[in-house]
Amino acid sequence: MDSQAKTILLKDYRPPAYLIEEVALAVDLFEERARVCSRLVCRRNIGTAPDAPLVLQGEDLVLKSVALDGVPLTPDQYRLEEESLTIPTVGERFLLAVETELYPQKNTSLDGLYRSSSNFCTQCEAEGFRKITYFLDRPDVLARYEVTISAEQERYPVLLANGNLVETGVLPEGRHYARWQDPFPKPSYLFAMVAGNLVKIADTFVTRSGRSVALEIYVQAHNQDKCAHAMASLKKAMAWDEETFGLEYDLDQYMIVAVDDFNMGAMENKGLNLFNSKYVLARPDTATDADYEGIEAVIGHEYFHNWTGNRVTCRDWFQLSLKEGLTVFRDQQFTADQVSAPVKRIHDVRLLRNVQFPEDNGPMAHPVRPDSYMEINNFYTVTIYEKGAEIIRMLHTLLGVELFRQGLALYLTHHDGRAATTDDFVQAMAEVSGRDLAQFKRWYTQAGTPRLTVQGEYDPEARTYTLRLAQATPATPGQPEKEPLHIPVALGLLDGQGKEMPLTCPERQPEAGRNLFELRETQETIRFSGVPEQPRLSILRNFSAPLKVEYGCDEEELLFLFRYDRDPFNRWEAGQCLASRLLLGLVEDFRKSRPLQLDERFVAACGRLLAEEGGDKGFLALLLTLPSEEYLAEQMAVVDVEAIHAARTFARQTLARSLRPQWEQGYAANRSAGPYRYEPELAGQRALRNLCLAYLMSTEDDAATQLALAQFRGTDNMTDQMAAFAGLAHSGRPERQQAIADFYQQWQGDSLVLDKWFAVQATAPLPETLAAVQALMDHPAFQLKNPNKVRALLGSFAAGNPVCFHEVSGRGYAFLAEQILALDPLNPQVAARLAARLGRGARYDAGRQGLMRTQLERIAAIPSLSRDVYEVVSKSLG
Ligand code: B3K
Ligand code: ZN
Repeated sequence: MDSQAKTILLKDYRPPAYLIEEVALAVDLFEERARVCSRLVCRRNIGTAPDAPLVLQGEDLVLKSVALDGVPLTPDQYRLEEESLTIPTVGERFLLAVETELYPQKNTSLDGLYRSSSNFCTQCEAEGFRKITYFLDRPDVLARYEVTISAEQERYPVLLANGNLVETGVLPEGRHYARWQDPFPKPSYLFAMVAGNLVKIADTFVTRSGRSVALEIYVQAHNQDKCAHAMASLKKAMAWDEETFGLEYDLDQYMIVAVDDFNMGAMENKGLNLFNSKYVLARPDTATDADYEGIEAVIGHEYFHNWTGNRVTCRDWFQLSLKEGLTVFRDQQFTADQVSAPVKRIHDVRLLRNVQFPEDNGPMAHPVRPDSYMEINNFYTVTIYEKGAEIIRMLHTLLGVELFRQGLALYLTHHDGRAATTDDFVQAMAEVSGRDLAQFKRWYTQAGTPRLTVQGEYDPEARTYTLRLAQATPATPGQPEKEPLHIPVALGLLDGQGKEMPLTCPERQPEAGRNLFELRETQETIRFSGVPEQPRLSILRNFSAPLKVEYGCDEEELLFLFRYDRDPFNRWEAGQCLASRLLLGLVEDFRKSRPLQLDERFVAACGRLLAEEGGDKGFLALLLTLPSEEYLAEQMAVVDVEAIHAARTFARQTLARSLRPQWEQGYAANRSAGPYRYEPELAGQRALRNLCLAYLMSTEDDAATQLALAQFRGTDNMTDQMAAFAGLAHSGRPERQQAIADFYQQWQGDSLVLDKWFAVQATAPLPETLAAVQALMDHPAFQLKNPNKVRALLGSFAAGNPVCFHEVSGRGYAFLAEQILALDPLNPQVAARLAARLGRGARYDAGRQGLMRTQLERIAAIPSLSRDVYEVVSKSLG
């Protein structure tokens, strides 16, 4: 290990000893190096002893000079260490000037100041600013920034930083400069700057108070025609936040820069968002409906951070979900308002179940507010983001729309311009509602997915229905015992015709008004009276809490709910539940070499759905989609990847064959007229049509292959092209190679589309896939230094291709380990994400467990491992 793998603890948090009020930064960019001069106006914090040293963080910097109040310091007046600069004696208020040199050209970590496509850009969250200059690089130090950037004019005509442009000018030797001032105090992680040769797409937004905001998207010239959707999304997001939460934008300018090399989706830097180009660029022929939706969501997410994250930020990184969970909730609501709300909810829950539940059940499980970490970048997880958003959603459900809005407003006014904690947020919600949320806060501190066990009993004599609910949260690393949680449970009872029964529940009157029950004990009983017949229970409607429900109802009841439930989420859920049971039954049959047979009632129910006219077609497509292999794996004590794959394939093929005319009819009837437009309704129609195609293709017969080929070649849009391409490339048909070659031929000039090409090949559940992935590593379009490429090829293989990755010989694991070792010295953040895939061994049979362990040990044996990979690997080894 390079750097000692020190564990940082929440309980060690202390306020900063010194504060920085003003930052003046001069950044001079050259081809070989960058020179940074910082002038910091500092003061001692209240409560700090006068003799306390000033300790600044810095990494990979060459220190050129330090001056205190204008007087240069000699090396004996400061202490320079690997990751810090200490000045033992400073005054109560002082001006510190530090000059450093750094090498962005060599920075492959994409953290700090680096180069991408011959431009300069930055990424400072969580701790990248310390790679630019020595600083108090922690989120509770908020300062005002003035930034002057200079660079060669011809190569870098565009010079951007946070805030407002206040001055530009020319310099000798073909250089020029731009000076930016950000009037809002901010933590260093929100700092950003860009220097490059970019074109600007401009528009304006007039806020509801009448201020005009300049909106600017900067991209490389060849991408100019792919920005319209991003711009439209930004305007929608700005209007939505005003309408929904009364929140207006605060600067005169809002800039978005698209960057090809980016570790994650995007970054909310004040007034200057940096985006992975994947979340900006879209044209009908290059981006799918899912890409369009993703762009709208991420543009919204980063915009919403301006209030929830930037104006009010996090006190320390343990509070990360304060801004992330809340902002994900906000972007989910935004998307739900643009598209079909049930479809959006189902997508969110699928992500939670397929990715967060396994994380919460593995060696990296952590609470939404963790209490320790080694490397904070490892904690930008689905738990912090998605489970964090579920916590906010539960508060929204408990308080209702209006009180939640008031709570958010109170929180923002109270902490504006400051750093806050998740406790502060809950406190604001408690204040506006008068509720006691002390128990609720356990959602932040306890890891693990809770289990809710449900039993219902009808008494026809007494006309009562008694519901027995019990909760338990499993042990997770470092948390053997769990306390009961405060759980909002939304439910309904249906009569034999599928109509809602009015709920009369004498002991719980006040809450029952909204059909919402609040569970606080380990076990509780809810008794409904005046129930005229045996009801069908629809439990946890709209997924009112992020937990696993265990309800032993029979298949008839699930079929009934699948048909009649008024809550669209639970209607889908009933279908998934039923399908999971059937599929897990098939898994057992497969393991015991018994003949496989799919329940005819389920087939008939799907057939009936397909025959339905009208309605939300995107929703219908979800009703007809079988649970994923990951989700099925989640439900098995010991995962059997082959049996799951075989069972699911059998079920798909059986549905395809039994309902063939219906799929054909669905395919034909849902052809959309006219050129491609991204509209939720049309996207729903395309989803349904492509689902029909996928079922037809699952049997891999000639007719279906011809249909796919025709669509692959004849469409005007990437949604349809990708659907056909994936169908062909995942089949064992001879046409697959031609499709792969043709797709490449057509799209070799478009890096983002090539990511799709890599991903489709990496997820093909075919015996030759590993060899193909290995060969693609040497393809000229593949670059280990580009995170999108790594995710497309290696990420998709390890996370989206269970049968090949977990292939019994362990070759998949060994291959991944090799790539992690190659990537770690270049980009530890991305390497650590891949390493987490090897940490799920405990869920598999002893053989695979051992093979994964061997690879983890092989990685752990490397002495120069990054802190990122070290943390994941050591925790996975236990
Ligand atoms: N806040 C950033 C994520 C930063 C990740 C640092 N490793 C993007 C977002 O959540 O909006
Ligand atoms: Zn975010």
